[in-house]
Amino acid sequence: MSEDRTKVVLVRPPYSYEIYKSTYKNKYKVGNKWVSAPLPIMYLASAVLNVGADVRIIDGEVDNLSLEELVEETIALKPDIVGITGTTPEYGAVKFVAEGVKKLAPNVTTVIGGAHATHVPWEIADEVDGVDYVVVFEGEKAMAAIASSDSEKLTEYADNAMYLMKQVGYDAPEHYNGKILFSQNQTTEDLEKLRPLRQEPYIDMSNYRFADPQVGLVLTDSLETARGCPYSCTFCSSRQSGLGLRSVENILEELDQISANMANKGERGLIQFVDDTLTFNRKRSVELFEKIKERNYDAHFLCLTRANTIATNNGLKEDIEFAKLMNDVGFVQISFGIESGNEEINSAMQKGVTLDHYRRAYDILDKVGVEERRGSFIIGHPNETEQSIRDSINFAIELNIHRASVNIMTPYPGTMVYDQARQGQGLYFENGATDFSNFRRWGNSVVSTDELTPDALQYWHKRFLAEAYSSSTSLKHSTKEFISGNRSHFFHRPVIKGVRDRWDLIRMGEWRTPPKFAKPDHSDYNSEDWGAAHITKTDCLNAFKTLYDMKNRKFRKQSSDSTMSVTEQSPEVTHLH
Ligand code: B12
Ligand code: SF4
Repeated sequence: MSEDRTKVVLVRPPYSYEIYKSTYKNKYKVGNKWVSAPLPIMYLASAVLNVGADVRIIDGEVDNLSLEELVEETIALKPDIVGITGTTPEYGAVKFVAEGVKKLAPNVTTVIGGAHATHVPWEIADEVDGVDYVVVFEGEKAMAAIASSDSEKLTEYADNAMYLMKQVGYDAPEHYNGKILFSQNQTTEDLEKLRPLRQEPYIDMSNYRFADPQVGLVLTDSLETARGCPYSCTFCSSRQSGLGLRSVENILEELDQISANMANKGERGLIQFVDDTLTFNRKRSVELFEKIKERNYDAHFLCLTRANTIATNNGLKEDIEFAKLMNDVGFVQISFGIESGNEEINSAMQKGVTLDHYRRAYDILDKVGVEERRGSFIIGHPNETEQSIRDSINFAIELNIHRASVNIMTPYPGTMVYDQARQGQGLYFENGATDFSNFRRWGNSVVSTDELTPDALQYWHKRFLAEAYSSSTSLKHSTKEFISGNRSHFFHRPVIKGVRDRWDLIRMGEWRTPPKFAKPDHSDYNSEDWGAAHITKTDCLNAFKTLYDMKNRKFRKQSSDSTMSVTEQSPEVTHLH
């Protein structure tokens, strides 16, 4: 790294080994496992370079590093500033790295950001020894201000955070003054100017690989065409986070760059759109996909979206044409968050997508040749029962899902279910919930419902996966993809496990007659025990919306309040639908 410029190292902790305690570390060599590009820190790296600082990305996940190795490698680069990203279950790892760096190099400025920091910044500021900054929401502007020691901006962003905390009734926000930063989120204009850094020596992209269902392990890269989500699903922490949209031309420029990088390496790649709902606006999507088709990139694509944007009310013919366009473009996986196959639970989660939308959407995809049926489910919704889980399993089977992702309800701070669990409204926190590293969605359960204990939820999790992956549909799909050349162990592993687990359940006599679990006892459940002393993101979001216009990504003018910095910006945010 350059000796005379400020040196910033941006770090992603390893998660598959450190958090999921999997055997990946020894089993899968670097470049031989599924790892997506670390987009958040790639964006931050660009922002840092733009203000004249030098930067490096160290990705503990792709490099198979232990946390100790990650700290050592970071320190070896002699940084002035270290920024660490992480989701909620990664919090322990993030804390370890921040404290490890500070211990070995006390003069290094440590910064923590990402989904978890956004929701509980005060906890991080209190708990992580020596942390200098905790950044909430989008981080480009704050990271640029830190890297360029821009004291004016740093004061402005700290004031913003203080204002927010006062609004939610935080009793001693002064305690955090200067430590928690909230800059305004990226506008369309910002997003169009800034591109994630995917260039050596700052980052080596050659080991990011993902299984293309039809081909196996290939190079991968990610991009987002929009930021944020305007919907309000109760279980999701992206809810109501506005929407910053990029123009089609601007997205194509980035796709050209990604595709050229892949071509330089002589490989066909898999490009992932990480937008929360890629196809929310039909007109914009058609325009984008037609242009991608014209460009004829040597790549396949995958995305997440909502089924009601594929099966709309526009008429079957139009929906089929749209899905055909996606197939022609090269989408090999279009994934839906189905969440539940039970009508009441589906409507309580406020997603606004009906079971019929999923049926129609998969049929449409099937008709046009997007073969892989991938959908994710949650078990352990508020008021979940054995019967409602059975409805979900049956729905997965009815939909002929090839690849089911099944998660145990994990109420992340900032979601409505977090508050429901805290208050015991059909959902309850259990002991594991005192440690965020347990917020993993599988392998344990941090909640119970009126009917289901954590043990029962774990049983049904295993059972759901066993039923889904040992189904004839899933077996046929896996075999077909294996024959067509996809030999990725990562890809086929859930099927092997599903079959094995099914056999175990049969052997134990539980396949026909599932075990009976005792009902949970919530008689002494006390909401005070579960975060009542903290301010939750839900409270925070409500207050936040009074001062920040999420859709237009700028502060509302509140002239009477002198503590708030108001910067006028005029983003071009296209209206939804
Ligand atoms: C793609 C994706 C994945 C991919 C790839 C993840 C990756 N790390 O690259 C996979 C499938 C592997 C994945 C896994 C998981 N994911 Co995920 N994922 C996403 C998704 C859809 C996009 C992420 C992304 O690239 N966004 C684009 C970037 C630019 O935005 P960003 O991440 O918000 O980053 C900005 C800010 O957060 C901030 N920031 C981030 N890091 C830092 C660091 C510093 C120092 C600073 C200053 C700022 C900063 O600045 C960034 C730029 O503005 C998001 C939802 C979403 N739309 O963001 C969920 C999301 C991040 N995932 C989530 C979760 C829960 C997980 C898992 C824990 C699930 C699980 N049990 O396996 C794992 C964790 C593993 C991991 N390390 O990521 C949650 C996090 C919620 C929470 N409270 O933590 C999200 C928000 C989805 C949701 N709505 O619930 N995920
Ligand atoms: S689940 Fe999807 S649609 Fe719902 S709020 Fe989250 S990102 Fe948006």
